[in-house]
Amino acid sequence: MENKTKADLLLLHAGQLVTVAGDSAGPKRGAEMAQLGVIQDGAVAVKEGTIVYVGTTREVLEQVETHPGTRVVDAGGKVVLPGLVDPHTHLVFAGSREHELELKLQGMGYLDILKAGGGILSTVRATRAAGKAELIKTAGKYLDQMLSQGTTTAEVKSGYGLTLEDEVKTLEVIRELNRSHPIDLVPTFLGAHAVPEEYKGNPEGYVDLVVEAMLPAVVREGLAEFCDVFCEEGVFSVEQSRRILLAAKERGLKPKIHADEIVSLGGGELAAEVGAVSADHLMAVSDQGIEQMAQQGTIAVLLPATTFCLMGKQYAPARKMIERGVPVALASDFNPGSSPVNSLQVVMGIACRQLKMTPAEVITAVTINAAHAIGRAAEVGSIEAGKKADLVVFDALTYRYLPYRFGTNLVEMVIKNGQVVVE
Ligand code: IZC
Ligand code: ZN
Repeated sequence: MENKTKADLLLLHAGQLVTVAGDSAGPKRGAEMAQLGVIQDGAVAVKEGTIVYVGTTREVLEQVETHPGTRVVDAGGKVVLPGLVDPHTHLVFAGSREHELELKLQGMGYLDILKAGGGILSTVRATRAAGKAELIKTAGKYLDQMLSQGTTTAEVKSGYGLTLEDEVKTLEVIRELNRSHPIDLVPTFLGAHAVPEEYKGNPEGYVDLVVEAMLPAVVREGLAEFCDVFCEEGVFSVEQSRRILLAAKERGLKPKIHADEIVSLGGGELAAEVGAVSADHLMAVSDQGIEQMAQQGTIAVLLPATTFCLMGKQYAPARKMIERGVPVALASDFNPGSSPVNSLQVVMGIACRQLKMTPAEVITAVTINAAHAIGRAAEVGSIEAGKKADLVVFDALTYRYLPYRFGTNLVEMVIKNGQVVVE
């Protein structure tokens, strides 16, 4: 008799098993973004951390055997999604910036606060002063919060060090957390996050430092996969951003860009030009930028919790981007200034209401498209045989309930690499 696969874990009776399966060679675009591949009374079989079978509960029970140690999880008719993927965070920082909320209420803008030496620069002072152990402890706490809210993979940027030593320290913290915490982390070097105080009046000198000293060291130590730049008025110009991203690409890092967040500078166009994997923010992106991103397949990573926290009037034109064929992903942008939000459930709720994305599009944007935005679509982002067994059970009967009722953590169980890590 043929030997059937013996599963280590069976998840049965998902009222809606939202697989988000499809052709994962590329991110979902246009109408594909609303195709979720929902299986009624769905089930998943897992062996050694990997998904081995997906189907209805009946099919899975027919195809797979158990052993005495098999854990059987009954999802009780609830919604199951792939582990959520957060493709844009600034997780590693010391201190916090709650005082900026009051400054914003008094009418001070994000860039005005930065110009006055606050904002990112105040977090840089605190992060430089912090040791690795402190940063690991604080970021670990934030990661626990994210995991309990369904995030199982996250991108993390450096960018609050802004010296060679402190950027390396931050990336080493990310590496250490990737080893010790269940959430998988994807490291991005963001040395060009702000011009530090000691380079005030000499931004070109700082760009030289990033290109000539930091990039080579980061690549030599294998500390990052992506390189990002905060391309913004009064921060880094399009020319400076281009120089940094091309130098990074030459050294084997994949480009990303903070583009057209506050002022329309041509960041979307630059992303397409340099072959960036994603352009992020895009509240002020031009039509030309959208066209070029669609042509190049640049993923738009939208951060509506940031627009909300900045009390912005202009949200990114998500509908236009989806209609023009730009693949859209969503992220928290978790950071101490413009988005102290690390729940993708909250991001999903805001995205439906302010970006006018549908619940189905929003789910695609925090799973498979988010995985593509950080080069992890072969491993995570959908529930398919061969991928990591990262699964989230929500206290909901339909996937539409998730963005509808946001603000309460609806996660009931999180499975990471086939292990129940939250219940
Ligand atoms: O600390 O303000 N936008 N970088 C670019 C941020 C926001 C993070 C911060
Ligand atoms: Zn950011």
